[in-house]
Amino acid sequence: MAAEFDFASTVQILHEAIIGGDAPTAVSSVQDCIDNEIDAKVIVNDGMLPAMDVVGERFRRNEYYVHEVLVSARAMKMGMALVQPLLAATGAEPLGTVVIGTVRGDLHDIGKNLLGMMLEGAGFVVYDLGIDCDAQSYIDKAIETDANIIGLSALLTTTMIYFPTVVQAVKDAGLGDKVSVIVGGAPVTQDWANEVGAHGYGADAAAGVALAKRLMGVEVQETPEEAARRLLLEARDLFEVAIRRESPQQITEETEAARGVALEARDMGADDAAIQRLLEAMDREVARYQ
Ligand code: B1M
Repeated sequence: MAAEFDFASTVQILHEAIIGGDAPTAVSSVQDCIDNEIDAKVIVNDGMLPAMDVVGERFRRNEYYVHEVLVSARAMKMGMALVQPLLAATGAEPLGTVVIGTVRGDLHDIGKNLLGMMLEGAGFVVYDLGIDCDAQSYIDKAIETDANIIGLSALLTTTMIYFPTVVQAVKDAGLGDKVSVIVGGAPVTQDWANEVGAHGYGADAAAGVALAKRLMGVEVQETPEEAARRLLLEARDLFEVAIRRESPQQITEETEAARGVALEARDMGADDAAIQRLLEAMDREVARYQ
């Protein structure tokens, strides 16, 4: 007789498999979840994304090297390939056309791929240019496909500075009134999106989809879970901006403000482990200046 399916322990196995770069186990755990009719978004949000957060944290602390990050990324991608058809399944009329790509100099594509799958799942036609995309390639594809939206992804502080080049190229190509530019990626914040003149910022792929829908005139209602996740991401953004400040006083004050938002997110039911990791990172940052 087959063993009874236990969602919590399967997600835990999936989480550890991605962190450990064990692709076969990651794939079989995702398949187990799918076979037991777990929603694709739950598999991604509960099992896979938090695992990549842990990988990133280990990388930042030099506990992981590029090779380990790559094998984790491969396990994540192989798992994502299984959920892709479920995320992309839709029978609806296309809502609009989106051209997405990771900007010039940047090779990270996991978050951008997830955004593409979720946009397709929401009913958009998506053209994915891949990684290391220069401004002209977005423009050429947008003209060719009569796109409504261009989506820029960047994972490095050294590549997100390419956003304004694309925004300017859109204007220079005469597409300013027709095509909206949206941006996202781990180091990107709402402030940066405003500064570069983008039409919007998605803190995660779900927020990117909601934004794309709003830009196409579709009304989007936020669920309590989405509100909790939005606050968590807002707290991360505020903390990300705080640690880039030069004055210790400003760093401490802005970190405390970010902590307030993180606690609000916890009260609303945001992911406990993610909140805990964020609060611990804040404690470490504040302790440096005491
Ligand atoms: Co890189 N890397 N990496 N890396 N890597 C980061 C980004 C880093 C934060 C790690 C760290 O130090 N903690 C750091 C950047 C520091 C900085 O600039 N602030 C870093 C570095 C330094 C580097 C190298 C320079 C390392 C080196 O070689 N010394 C190098 C650069 C290569 C290059 O691009 N030129 C490098 C290389 C790599 C690998 C190739 C090994 C691998 C990428 C494999 C791949 O993508 N195929 C890799 C990985 C995997 C990471 C981490 C660990 C994970 C990224 C990831 O996939 N996250 C990352 C640490 C981290 O972010 N925690 C790190 C999961 C993914 C689902 O999240 O992409 O953020 P993310 O996408 C999210 C949102 O941001 C949002 O939706 C997604 C979730 O819902 N989103 C959008 C993304 N794009 C969006 C667009 C939108 C809307 C939402 O609208 C258009």
